[in-house]
Amino acid sequence: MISQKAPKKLLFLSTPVGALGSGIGGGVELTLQNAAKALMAKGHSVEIVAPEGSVTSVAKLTAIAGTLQTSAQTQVGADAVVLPKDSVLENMWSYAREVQDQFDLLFNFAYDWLPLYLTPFLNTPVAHWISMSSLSPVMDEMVSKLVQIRPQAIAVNTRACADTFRAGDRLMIMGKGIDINDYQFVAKPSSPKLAWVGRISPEKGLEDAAKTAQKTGLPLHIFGLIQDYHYWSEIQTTFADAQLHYEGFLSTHDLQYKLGQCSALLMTPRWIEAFGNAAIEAFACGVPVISYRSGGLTEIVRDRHTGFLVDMGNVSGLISSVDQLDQIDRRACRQQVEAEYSLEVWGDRLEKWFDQLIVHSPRNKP
Ligand code: HBI
Repeated sequence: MISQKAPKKLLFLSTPVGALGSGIGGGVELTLQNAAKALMAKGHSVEIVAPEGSVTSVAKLTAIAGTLQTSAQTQVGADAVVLPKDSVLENMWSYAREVQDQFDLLFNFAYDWLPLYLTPFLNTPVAHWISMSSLSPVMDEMVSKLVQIRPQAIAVNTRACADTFRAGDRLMIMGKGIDINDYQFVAKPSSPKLAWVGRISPEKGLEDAAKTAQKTGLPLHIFGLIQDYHYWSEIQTTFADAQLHYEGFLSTHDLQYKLGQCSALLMTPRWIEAFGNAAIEAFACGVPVISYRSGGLTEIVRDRHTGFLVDMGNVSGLISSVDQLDQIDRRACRQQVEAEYSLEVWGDRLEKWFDQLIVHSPRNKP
């Protein structure tokens, strides 16, 4: 029987769509690294399994070869699972099966069918972090099936994200945390400019931010991986008269330095945003968020207090919010992260969740 307070040995399995540190995994890369920092700060040990080419500075990493997984965004509405030959996802979980007895719990970050299906076959309990809203019936179905067999096994960031799944009321709402020490508060930016952070891909709605920049005449600084080059070049052509500055996919240190200099972060998702890491990163720098009322963002942005919430697709709402930014106290943005999104608070929640899974796992049954 594992005592509740003993330090746990945790194995994290990263997303199979890209190497950790490449940016292809989007927000889930930051989530994984922050979860590792939060739990190690509480005395637990963490090892990470990720596709070859992955880099991390937070914990020991085992790199696994194999064919990267097709991104779930390209499988919207799918009723079948794609597993390529020599799948890195399959190879990561073969490794997990081999080493599972050295760990108290496996923590899965892949938004994929296979790890969910394998859970009841493994001796070691598995915790799943579902990082996006429901995208396909085949995934939604497996989420429902697993929570029937292993209640509490699946967590999401926000209630809004949980509600997109049929089994939404059985998912754990875990919130998120960032290491606030990684972010410098900027009380007053040197000059007015807007920011946009995210994978440059159609579901993220960058064109609406570009239009806002064009209409307000403010520069828009764009941070993130260009995932869809055709989409990006179309935006540059359509908004040739807007001041668009592409800053690349930056480390947290460099991102927060440039983000802090901005007057506001625009969040323009065209899908139900699961969480929106960028929103709490902006708040940590004192940057208000002007966001569509989408998914998790409606639970993060305090309308007219730490930013503005605008109906989905309402670009004129984004533009009028830019004109009201002087109503927002930038310190209130920082204080919201300190109170609700610190690694300490998040680490406590994760630890309690894992304790429940470990105590109820078949291997530890008396
Ligand atoms: N698609 N199949 C698959 N698996 C993932 O883990 C995955 C994905 N698409 C996007 C993604 N992960 C991350 O960018 C989000 O979880 C943030």
